[in-house]
Amino acid sequence: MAQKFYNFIDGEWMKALNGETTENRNPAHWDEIVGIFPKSGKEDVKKAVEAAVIHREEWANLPVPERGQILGRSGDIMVEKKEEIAKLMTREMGKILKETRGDTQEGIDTAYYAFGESRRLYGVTSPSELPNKAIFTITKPIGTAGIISPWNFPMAIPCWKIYPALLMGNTIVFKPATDTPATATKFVEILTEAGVPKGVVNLVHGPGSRVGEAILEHPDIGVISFTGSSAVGRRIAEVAGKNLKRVSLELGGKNPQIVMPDADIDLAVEGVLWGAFGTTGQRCTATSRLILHKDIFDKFMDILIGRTKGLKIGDGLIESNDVGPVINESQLKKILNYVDIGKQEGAKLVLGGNRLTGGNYDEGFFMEPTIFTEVKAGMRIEQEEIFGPVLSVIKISSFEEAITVANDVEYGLSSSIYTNNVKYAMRAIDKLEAGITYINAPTIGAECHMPFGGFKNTGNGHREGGKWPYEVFGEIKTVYIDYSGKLQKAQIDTDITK
Ligand code: UN1
Repeated sequence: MAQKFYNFIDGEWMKALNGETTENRNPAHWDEIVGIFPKSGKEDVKKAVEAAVIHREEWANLPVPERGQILGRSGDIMVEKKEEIAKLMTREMGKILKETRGDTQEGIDTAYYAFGESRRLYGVTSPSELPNKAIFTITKPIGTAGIISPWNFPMAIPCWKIYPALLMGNTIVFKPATDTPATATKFVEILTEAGVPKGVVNLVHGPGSRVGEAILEHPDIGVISFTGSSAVGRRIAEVAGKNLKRVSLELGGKNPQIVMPDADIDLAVEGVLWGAFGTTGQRCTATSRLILHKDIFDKFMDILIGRTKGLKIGDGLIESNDVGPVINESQLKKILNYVDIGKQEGAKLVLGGNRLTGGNYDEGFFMEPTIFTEVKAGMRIEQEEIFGPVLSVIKISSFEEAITVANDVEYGLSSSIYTNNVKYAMRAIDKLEAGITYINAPTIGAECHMPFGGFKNTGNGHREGGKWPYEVFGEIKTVYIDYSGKLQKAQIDTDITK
């Protein structure tokens, strides 16, 4: 019998009010049911928001360092359970254990960052323009935050959002991706075990069309943080805009790795292998474009194709595998469709392109690491986010051309250049239109204490990571204390032009 999981509302584990359920299956062995989860609707969100509203004051009244202690403790529990979480995550979404351990570690790092930040939520003080008057700022919670998270980083991304939201004193309604409800459940259990009071974090499982929409429309949710596709991001921004809700969006990427002729070629090959095929290419930071200088093109491609052929594809629970399955059948179809598009556009398929079949492969959704050369700037496989193990290689003849090609997409999340020429490196830092630029390192591997987010259509200008999301989840109040004992008029009493 598959294990049953529940929503968590006002401290109670409960079924969806409509009684509906969905199965969460292992993408490496589709017959294996990881768990049965509620397929909730609008009514469950309503209940969750009610709880979140009732418990706002109690949570907001706790001193920030006390909230920090609880969050730090949840990091300790995650350390103890790291292996258990990693295995569960691999079973529910496929990426290899090394990576699910990393994902969990990113959650732990974020918990400890929040703990530290609880003693560092500084405001601003400033001299007043008037005598006998003090000025400073404090930050208050917004109220209740709606958290909508993706399946590719089932622990790290909810942590990026929920820890800052909680530390700032908000209560939460959390809708994890329907492909990764188990890791999300584990996270909520850990927060509860660490001492987050009932009703402060409410978990509602279910599809975006019901649960996500209900969060979006609910008047008592003041801020929404979302990571996922640009199409959904646009919809969230539209509805949030209409209702004047704050929204932080982390959307797509089409991340380039440039390799110049002076680069350390072996290092650059390692970089693109990890960036393009790690997590089966299912990262918003994945390297989906290799922008390769013509002078090293043939040599580089020989080594890259040889190394890619050596990658072991299979169940992520087997430590010797390098690449796991893709998340589900519809995603696999979407990736294969992009392979067809690439062929039709005239790109040359030099490796892969197919679903892997035979033996254990038939049990899941495995895809060959795929490389296209003769990709021209402007082709769809060069412009659109594929979210799979497909690398488009674009041959360029100069540094200037590399930068033009790199920037000529709607997204701007991550970017990378391999070069030993400091002028190229510095100019790339200056010119690449991306929220993250790596020098001699792949496009993946952001650290939790640095800003994470992108230029252009990758988002709406916010950043996750480090101190930046704390601004997203807080309302600033400016306080003026006049101890002069008389009415003082700003701008008028202080008019220095008179
Ligand atoms: C994502 O792909 O959505 O920088 C997040 C990285 C990871 C986070 C990726 N630390 O690749």
